[in-house]
Amino acid sequence: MSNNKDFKRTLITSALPYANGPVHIGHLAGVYVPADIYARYLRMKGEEVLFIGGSDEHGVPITIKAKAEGVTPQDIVDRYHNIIKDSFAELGISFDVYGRTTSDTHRKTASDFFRRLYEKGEFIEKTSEQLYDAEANQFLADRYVTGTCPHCGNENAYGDQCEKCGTSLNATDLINPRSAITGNVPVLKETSHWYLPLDKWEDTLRHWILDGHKEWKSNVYGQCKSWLDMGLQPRAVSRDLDWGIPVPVEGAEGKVLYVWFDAPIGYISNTIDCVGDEWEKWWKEKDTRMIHFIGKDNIVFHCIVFPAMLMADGSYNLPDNVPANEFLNLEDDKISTSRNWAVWLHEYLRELPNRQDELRYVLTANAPETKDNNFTWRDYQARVNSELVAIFGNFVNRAVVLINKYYEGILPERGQLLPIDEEMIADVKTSVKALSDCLDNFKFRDGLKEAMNIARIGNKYLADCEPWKLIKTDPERVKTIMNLAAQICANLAVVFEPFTPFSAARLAETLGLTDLKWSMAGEFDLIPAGRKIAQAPLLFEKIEDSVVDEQVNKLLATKEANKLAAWTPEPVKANVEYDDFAKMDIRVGKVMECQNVPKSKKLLEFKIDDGMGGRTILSGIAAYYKPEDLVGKEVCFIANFPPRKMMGRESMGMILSAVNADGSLTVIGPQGEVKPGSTVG
Ligand code: B3M
Ligand code: ZN
Repeated sequence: MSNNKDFKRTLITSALPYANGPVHIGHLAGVYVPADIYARYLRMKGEEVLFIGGSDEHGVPITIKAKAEGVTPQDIVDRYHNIIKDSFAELGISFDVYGRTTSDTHRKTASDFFRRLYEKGEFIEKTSEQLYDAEANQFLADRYVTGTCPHCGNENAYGDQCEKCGTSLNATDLINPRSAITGNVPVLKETSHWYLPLDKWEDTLRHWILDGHKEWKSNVYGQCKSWLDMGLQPRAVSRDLDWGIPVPVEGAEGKVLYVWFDAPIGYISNTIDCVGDEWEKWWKEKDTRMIHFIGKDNIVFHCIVFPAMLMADGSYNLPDNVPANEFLNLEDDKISTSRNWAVWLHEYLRELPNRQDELRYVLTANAPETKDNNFTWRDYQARVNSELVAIFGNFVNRAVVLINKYYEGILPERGQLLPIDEEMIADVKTSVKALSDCLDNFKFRDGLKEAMNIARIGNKYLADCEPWKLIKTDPERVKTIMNLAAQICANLAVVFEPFTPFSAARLAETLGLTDLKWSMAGEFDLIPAGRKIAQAPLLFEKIEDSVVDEQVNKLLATKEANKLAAWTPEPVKANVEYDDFAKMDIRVGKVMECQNVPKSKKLLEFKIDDGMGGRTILSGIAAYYKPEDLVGKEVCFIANFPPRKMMGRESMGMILSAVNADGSLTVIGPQGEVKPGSTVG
């Protein structure tokens, strides 16, 4: 809930995604879908809204990706900015502007912002020692240093974080640090930077958040409190890097603004790009409130650092609320760009065409609002089929089909209402009220349940009234029932607009509704009697098993590929004496016959020509070979294993195979012609 009660307009921002990769369902569920629901809801309420989005195109990961691909950072951000922008538009995220932090407007806005604070004396300048790559002639951002994690011994930890144990690090903590550019051992070198003294703002921040915003979500309030209780330190706002906005101060060559300094200013520059000279109204007038939609990893920047920057300037509003979400997992595993463990929006849109609302629905129903949550393809299918199709779609279909059947689509007048009608109307109004409360308080998940409840009420109403029976005995009564059922459909078109805008629009068109307003929700005169209603729209289509199987298989393939990529050879065993080795009698044999062992999934039975009259060997490789493919092949086997009984058969030795990265086995044998029975050693 807002605590600026007298606001006239709302500026909604959503975190600017880094343009170093596409957007995935975790971003959507955490930030963009809730922000869009909120923006659509306020617009329907007739409020003045500006919904700001854009790409964050600076920062070290972008330069690393560019280097790895042998292209420029600009190439990288051009590529991903466009993918991200187009996929958001296709999902119906209704930004008023989607900008980028490499724009001229942004460069100027961020530069001016820095210079203003600089001239007011709001920064302190400090010299410190940073890791430096003497060969590459550049300071190394934390991400550009790798080394051994002092906590878990992972030899490939990054300077800012060990991805194995999750500990956040300083590059100078690493054991055996190496430069990611040249592989050299970095040296320490002095460099000077500008710092924003957060400690100076600590008391003001504490009062503003801890006393003034007790209504914030507990995860957000709690994180702010723990930061404030630890005490704030000055934060560097510049970096030694060649990608970013140059520090606009003389003598600052080779230094750029820290990405987290310029990115939130992107909200301001994108506002300027959207409304021009009117931008100050959105940022400085007291009757404007600002809401930041973000994920939990961005809380400190939006609740502490950016507000401190705004306070240091002195002319800006502070955010009114920051409804940050927790994280979404995918099939019980953390979403990860580097492991390609994600459902990418642009791929979803391509592989499941015309199913934008389904994704919006499932991500809202599963939104990680109060705790981390999980997306699974089975749950996606179940929610689409048994909620969207079976409840919402089914009700609309039944109502519209009957109106077409009984009245050729012309909506009949209704007569005297019975108690069952009054009850239904009261139930719908109760749900609408609860839904509005939820949306006002950023509880989109619960809000969606209330919206769906209206469809449930509709289904129950039809089931209780049974118009298909009454049509023969009391056709007058049926007119009232069908009129009311149509009004429920109209309510659904209204309340689902923020959640599933594409289907809501199709439904509105069917019913001849234009200009949906939130005030229409709970009303029962939305469609006048006599209006011709169109044929039933197909709102949602069932998801077949095969569609979901394909997605699940795609993830399984990713898991396999990750396993292979992570494979390393087993460590070498302790040394053995030659005599111990020589005790083993390894020989070459030729497969004469090979067959499956009945009732065993694992075993193959071999007849081996061992040059000494032949022998039987059982081997557990049935999962990896067809028996006929092995006949005629030469293999190596251990000839002096004691006989062993398996599945009622006696095995005289062991066939050697190599263990592959995925655990499968490959039989090994000689490279050239070797007589059966030859020894190996
Ligand atoms: N690009 C981090 C992120 O995508 C960052 C957000 C900036 S919001 C001003 O998580
Ligand atoms: Zn570690």
